[in-house]
Amino acid sequence: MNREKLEWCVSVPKVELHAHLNGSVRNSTLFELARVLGDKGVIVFSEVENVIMKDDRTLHEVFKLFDLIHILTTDHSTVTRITKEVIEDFAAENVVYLELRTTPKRNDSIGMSKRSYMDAVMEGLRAVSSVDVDYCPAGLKTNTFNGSTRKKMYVRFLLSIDRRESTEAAMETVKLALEMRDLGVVGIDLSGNPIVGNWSTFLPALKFAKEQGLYITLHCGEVPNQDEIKAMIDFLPHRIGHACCFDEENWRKLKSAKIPVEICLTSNIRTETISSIDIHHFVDLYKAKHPLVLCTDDSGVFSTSLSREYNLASSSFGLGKTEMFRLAEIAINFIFADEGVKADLRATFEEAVKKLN
Ligand code: 6MZ
Repeated sequence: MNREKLEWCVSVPKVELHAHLNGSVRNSTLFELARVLGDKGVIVFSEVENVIMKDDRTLHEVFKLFDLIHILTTDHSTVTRITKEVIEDFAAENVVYLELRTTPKRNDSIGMSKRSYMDAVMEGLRAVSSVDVDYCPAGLKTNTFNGSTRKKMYVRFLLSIDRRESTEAAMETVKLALEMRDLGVVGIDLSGNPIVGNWSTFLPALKFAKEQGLYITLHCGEVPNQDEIKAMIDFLPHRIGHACCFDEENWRKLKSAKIPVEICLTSNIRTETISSIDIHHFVDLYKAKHPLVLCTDDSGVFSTSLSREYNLASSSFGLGKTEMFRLAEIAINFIFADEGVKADLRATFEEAVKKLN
């Protein structure tokens, strides 16, 4: 790995649009949580340690890991803790705008509702101390301290619908997103194991969300289900994630609809959704000037960071510094925030370009 290039990638301001909260938890935190639950006899620590440390996982195994992570993290105080840590980790990477997505969870046995889960997330955001966080669409709410000169970061939330959920549960998540608009929730994501659930189950909730003015991004084409991919593109979401297993016709449809694609290189390779980086569809989309943005997906689970993703794109596809900077900057066009935020971010990049190179 080229250290100098990686450091340069860290120093470039970046926009992260596809990051799952529970997939971005530090390994050290997972181990700490696993040890506590191991001592209580809830889990067997050594077994959990092996699962967390495993490097390559199929897509199917990744979802088994998420079930385990959720056992470790799903209580209010831990949700608050991981939210704070994940935001601070992205800030340390020079991410200036973060759209963090998470699946609101209900767990009656510990008195957790989808709303109380999200309140715990918001508490984590307000606890961030390494940067000033602007998280309110109207710009009214920040965790800024008077006279502070700290770095500033924008954070917005997407609420995820898990493909295991029913139409009613999906609708509940959309209603929660609408309720929390003033707190920085800007849209809805559809995610979870792509071989589970049917598009028709989620469509009513997604349609309602779109009608209400929420932004929509869909995990699309992680498996080669061409009928679903076609239906998803016809829905005209504001962005899609992955776009790995498209047939030619759907690929043409995607390109003509100009739907921005969130590209997660390491995730696609690790889960073997794409067999090798040299044949990744990034190249085709990039050459076609199709809107795209590099993202991490699950920086904890895949041991990556946004800087590493830029570095990987640079080394795999021969992109120079100018192209990399432009790739980072152009992502501003695809964020789910208003023109004021976009203008502010463009100014940040203009400042940065003077200092870099
Ligand atoms: C589809 C994924 C995913 O929501 O509990 N998730 N869904 N494809 C992927 N590619 C590898 N990576 C993560 O974060 C974890 C949840 O995000 C979704 C899964 O539903 C997973 O349970 P939250 O914070």
